[in-house]
Amino acid sequence: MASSGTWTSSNVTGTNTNLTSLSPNSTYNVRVQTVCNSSSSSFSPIVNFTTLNQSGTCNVPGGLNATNITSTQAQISWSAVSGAISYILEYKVSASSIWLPVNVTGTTHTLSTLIPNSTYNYRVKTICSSNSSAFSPTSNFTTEEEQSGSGYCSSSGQNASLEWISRVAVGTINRTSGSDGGYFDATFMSSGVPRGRSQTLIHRAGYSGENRMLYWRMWIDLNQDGDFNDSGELLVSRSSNSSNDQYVSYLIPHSATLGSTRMRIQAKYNAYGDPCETFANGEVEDYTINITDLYGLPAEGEGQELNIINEIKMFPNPVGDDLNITFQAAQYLDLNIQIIDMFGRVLKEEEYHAQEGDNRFAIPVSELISGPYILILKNGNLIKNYRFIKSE
Ligand SMILES: [Ca+2]
Ligand SMILES: [Ca+2]
Repeated sequence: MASSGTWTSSNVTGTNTNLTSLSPNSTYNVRVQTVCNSSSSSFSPIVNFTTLNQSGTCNVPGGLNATNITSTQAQISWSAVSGAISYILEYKVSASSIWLPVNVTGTTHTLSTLIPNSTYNYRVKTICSSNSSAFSPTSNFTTEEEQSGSGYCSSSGQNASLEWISRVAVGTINRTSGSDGGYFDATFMSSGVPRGRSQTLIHRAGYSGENRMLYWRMWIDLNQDGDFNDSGELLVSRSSNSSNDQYVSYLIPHSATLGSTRMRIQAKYNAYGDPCETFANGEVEDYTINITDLYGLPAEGEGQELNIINEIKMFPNPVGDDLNITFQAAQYLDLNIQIIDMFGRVLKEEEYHAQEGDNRFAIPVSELISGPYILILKNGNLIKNYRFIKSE
């Protein structure tokens, strides 16, 4: 040690050696002498080195700051630490538990390919020559909303491996899928949907493990202004932990703007989400809806009457489990019986062989969700149709 008057000597056979058990934060002098068989050289000139601060004091970085934040980037900086060789910057989406490390030699780093409109956590620790500091306290920043593209905000699940959207059916759209990694842009799929008539959304969840509770929401940009924030644009909001098809009624109001617009289906684990939210677990899928005034169904009593059946009674109405139908037939005939929803989608179809005289049969409807339906009795092009309500 430079402050000591005593040299410590060490016999070395090679040309290097490790000095151990040194005192921290101390300056040492070093000199080397060659030892031969019969004599020794004089000592070399003295060189100095200084040990680092007390073992374990590789200081935690301070002054963390996030600047130049865009929808996908943020510049992170912090104050330099004495003795630092490099730093480990870690960051993650706040909803995630997995930190992503970056080794940084300076005191600033720009994170890129971030998710828009998301809150991130970050922290930094110092790497010194022989040890490293603890991580700094966690700081946060939030990326901006996405600026480009469709104009619609983004929404996605960070993890869609446990639960995801496995089916969406609206009008003529019927997409089955596995996990799409948290978001799928299905806006290339489009269906006309009439306003002013009750419609059915079919949604289904996929699960890799237990059936956890998903909070489903459906938005349609009814006024086509590029967002889902206007009154009435949240059309479905319901929770389910079923992996079966779920039938949900919704209604496009007469005030909706006619034409193509965006529909967003969101299935978020554990809580309802916002239309622009990035969340931990679940999935989001976007579709195109063409809002129309076309009904596509014969009004009640229209069309060619099926006059060989009479005195038709349908009960109870509203119906719970079984819809009973009685009628009188003038002759034997085959009837095709359908139950359709208000979009015209056939949900049940049966063949019934009517006898001459009194006929009675029942159609189980317990699996239908509550709402209005149409019973259709057909024989060739002859048709009778009746409305009924499925109760809770
Ligand atoms: Ca999917
Ligand atoms: Ca809107």
